[in-house]
Amino acid sequence: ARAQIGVTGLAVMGSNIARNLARHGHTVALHNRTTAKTDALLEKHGDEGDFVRTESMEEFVAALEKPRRVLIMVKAGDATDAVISELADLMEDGDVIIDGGNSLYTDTIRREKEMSERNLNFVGAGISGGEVGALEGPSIMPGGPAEAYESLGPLLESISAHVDGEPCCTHIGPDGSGHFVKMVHNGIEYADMQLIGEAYDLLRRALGLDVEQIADVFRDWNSGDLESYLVEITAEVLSQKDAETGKPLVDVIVDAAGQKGTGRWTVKSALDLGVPVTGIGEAVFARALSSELDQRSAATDLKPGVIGEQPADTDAFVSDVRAALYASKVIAYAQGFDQIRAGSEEYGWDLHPGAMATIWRGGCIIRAQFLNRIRDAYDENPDLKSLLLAPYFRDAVEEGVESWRRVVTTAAGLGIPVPAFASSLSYYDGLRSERLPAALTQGLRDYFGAHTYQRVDKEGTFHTLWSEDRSEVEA
Ligand code: NBP
Repeated sequence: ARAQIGVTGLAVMGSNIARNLARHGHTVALHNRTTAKTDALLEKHGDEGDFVRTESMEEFVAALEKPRRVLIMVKAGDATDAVISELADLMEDGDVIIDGGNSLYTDTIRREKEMSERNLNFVGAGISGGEVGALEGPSIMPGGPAEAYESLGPLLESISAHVDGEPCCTHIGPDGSGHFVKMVHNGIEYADMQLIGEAYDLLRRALGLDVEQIADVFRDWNSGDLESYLVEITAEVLSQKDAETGKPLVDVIVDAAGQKGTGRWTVKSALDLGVPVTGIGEAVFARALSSELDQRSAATDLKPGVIGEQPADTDAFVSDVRAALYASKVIAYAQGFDQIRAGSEEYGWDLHPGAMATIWRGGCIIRAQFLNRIRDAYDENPDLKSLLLAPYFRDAVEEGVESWRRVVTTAAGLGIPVPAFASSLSYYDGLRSERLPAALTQGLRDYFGAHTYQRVDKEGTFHTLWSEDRSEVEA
């Protein structure tokens, strides 16, 4: 037994993580259900480090130093359960099983409980960065027993991305917290991409810029507050020409956005927790709408009823769109961090939002300059009521709010859909409103269902006798 860690599941993610571990000087035992993948990896990259080839699960487990550490990188769901069960039967007290797949956090909570009952350490680790990140340094979000992290941490930190010398990996909290945080990360990624899409659409349809000009705008935006991986690669994708037709690639791609499900999970969880993640929700629904190709093609002749005109000053509108993008992005992150706080309270995880911002600065898909600001905000005030209320973000959004309104108004006038820009602005207006029509909602609920209400001027719970003399009684 000489391997410090084993990786089972050697599709694209597992192979690249295994190579990353080996490149960092760790001896890595390799296992895959079908040995062909193991051999393919060894043939192509076997010279990159110290690998131990194994075929059976028994051989794999026997190749590991104790306490054993196994990273599972198989398809989330039943496959992960099957592999965990097989491994657990072969492992001994104190060994560590790490699930690096995109597992649903409630599955991770269940698995951690099952494994701890068998004296095994179970670590549910969210890993972001796609295949390149897995190889060159991902952002890693491990949840599970703190004792397990003591020995595992240095190993994971060694292969994670680093920003300013700090690893993009930290112990998140107990059981499912790592996968929960990874899920919210993916939800924020959906919102970020939707906002970028809306900005692009406005520059194209409201201003009439061509795709190459829009690529230049994004290239220009990729500095300062908006500097981020997603804005950077937006310029790349928009600049790409289709070899066959010579058109911009974006014009030959079918406009139906796919989803693997983590955005939907985020919204479902937010509904259960009662957290308004409107930015993420709009992003998930916008992808769903885009995929309704039949319905869309049947509806293209609906009357547009346009009442606006193309903005007269191109530069001014581009700058407005930039401000709207930034403000909406602040909202999406504020909502995502609210969900992390709510999840932390619900499950008793004691999560530290500033730590999430720190490990998302590199390696992952939402990596951005912006996250330094979020980290600073939570450093300054760990109990922030909303990210939006941190002085830096408050100033930035207040400075851009008129631009934001102009953009949403223009889009509505011209009939260009901006669900995430518009709902983020509504969220902002809702949050800052002194009175909301929820008072009327309460009145209606009391009328038809005797659901009671509270009064602004005295303590207690009240009900109006709607079907009698309409006098008020204390409930
Ligand atoms: P896949 O999600 O495509 O899974 C393929 C792997 O699962 C293969 O090694 C396959 O073995 C194994 N497997 C399956 Br399928 N069923 C199995 C079973 N019943 N028993 C044992 N092994 C089984 O691979 P991936 O795209 O590399 O992703 C791995 C994990 O990482 C997933 O959970 C994914 O959600 C997550 N993730 C992916 C990305 C990404 O960018 N792709 C990013 C972040 C996280 P076989 O070779 O024998 O069929």
